[in-house]
Amino acid sequence: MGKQSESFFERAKEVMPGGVNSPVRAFRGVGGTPRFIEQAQGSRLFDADNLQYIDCVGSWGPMILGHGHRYVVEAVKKAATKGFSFGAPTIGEVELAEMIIAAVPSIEMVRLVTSGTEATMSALRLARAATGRKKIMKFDGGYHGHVDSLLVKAGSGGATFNVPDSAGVPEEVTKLTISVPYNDLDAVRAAIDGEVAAIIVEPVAGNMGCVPPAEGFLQGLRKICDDNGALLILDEVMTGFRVSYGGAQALYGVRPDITTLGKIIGGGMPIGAYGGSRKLMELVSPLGPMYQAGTLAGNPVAVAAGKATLGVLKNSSIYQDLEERSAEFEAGVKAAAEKHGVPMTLNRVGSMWTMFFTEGPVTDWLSADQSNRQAFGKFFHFMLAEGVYLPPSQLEAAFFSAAHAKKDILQLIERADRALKKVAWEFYS
Ligand code: HOZ
Repeated sequence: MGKQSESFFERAKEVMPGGVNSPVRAFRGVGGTPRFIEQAQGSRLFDADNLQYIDCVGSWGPMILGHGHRYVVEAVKKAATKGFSFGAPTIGEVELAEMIIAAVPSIEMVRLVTSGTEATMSALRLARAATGRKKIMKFDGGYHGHVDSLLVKAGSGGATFNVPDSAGVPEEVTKLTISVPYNDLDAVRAAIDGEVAAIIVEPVAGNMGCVPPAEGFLQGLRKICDDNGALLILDEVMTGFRVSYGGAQALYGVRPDITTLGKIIGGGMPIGAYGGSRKLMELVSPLGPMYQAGTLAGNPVAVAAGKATLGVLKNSSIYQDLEERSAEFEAGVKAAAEKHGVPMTLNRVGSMWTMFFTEGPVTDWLSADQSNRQAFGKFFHFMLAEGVYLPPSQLEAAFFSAAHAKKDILQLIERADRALKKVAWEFYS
């Protein structure tokens, strides 16, 4: 642990809550001092003390090409030279919208916003506008940004810090939100009624750690929505352009009414989007009565990064390579855990994964919460000392990028093997 990160963190704590601008970064889920990052290249992060890490966070999903991809950097430089923000339409926005529509099966029209939170907040408003209903259904451990009505039994930081229901959200708001266990269609059937405007779901949960949908779960949700006159919102902020170019909806063959996007479509710059059928999107202002707006929406620099990123993803074998490398990592780490007698469940969909310190299976919030968080915390710090940067919480997903070469994967397995051996001594011997 270097001195610079320590001293920067002391300064940061004086001026920002917890010393950070997003809670999980503060390392409170694992203890210790967060590393202040100075720069990143490819699969590597470099901190303020010039220590190097293999990055398994990838800015929580956006950096699927790795850091500093030259096409993206060039596109950003070019856009920045022309101007940072105009508050007026640009052709780049149209081109990015066209790329999204061509890629994501259910989207016919899209609105760009500036974050995933804005995307989900707007998607709920659209569902309510379209149905004239008030209630929303979500899943325990599901996280869709810090939207008031979705901070109910929420994952991510809320789950990490044991405050799944945020203070400051009026009861009148949360009583319109129903939360049920993930992967449990019976619970959905039992809880839905004629007042539910929409079910919002992460098609692969990523904020209680990575939890894939059970077979038929997403299709079941589609049917329940249809039977009850509710809309299906797939929150693909994490999975969009991550688990396949067409997102989870293309991978699992399910057609939502509304899709939310973010992360990868901005290539690491702030962005979000929501989209759906032309009929639904025509309800959005200025065509329709549902109001939503943003000064920096469709920001030209973010749009340029997003277009460059999608352009590279489209014309490549990246998804296949990511699958192969991620599968190799999975097999290596599972073998190491077994060798050292550490109960560990690795959940993975493509390049999105979590190592849960539990026998498993991990299929929902309750089973994710069975994980031994102390053991994870130790593992996290052993890995950090080995030069590996994991998400600093048992309940977050990790990500690989196209810049993670075979050599990185082999190093990760070797380092995980050593770290698991130490975890075994401390917790399981
Ligand atoms: N909510 C993000 C993880 N699911 C963390 C964002 C961040 O800290 O950058």
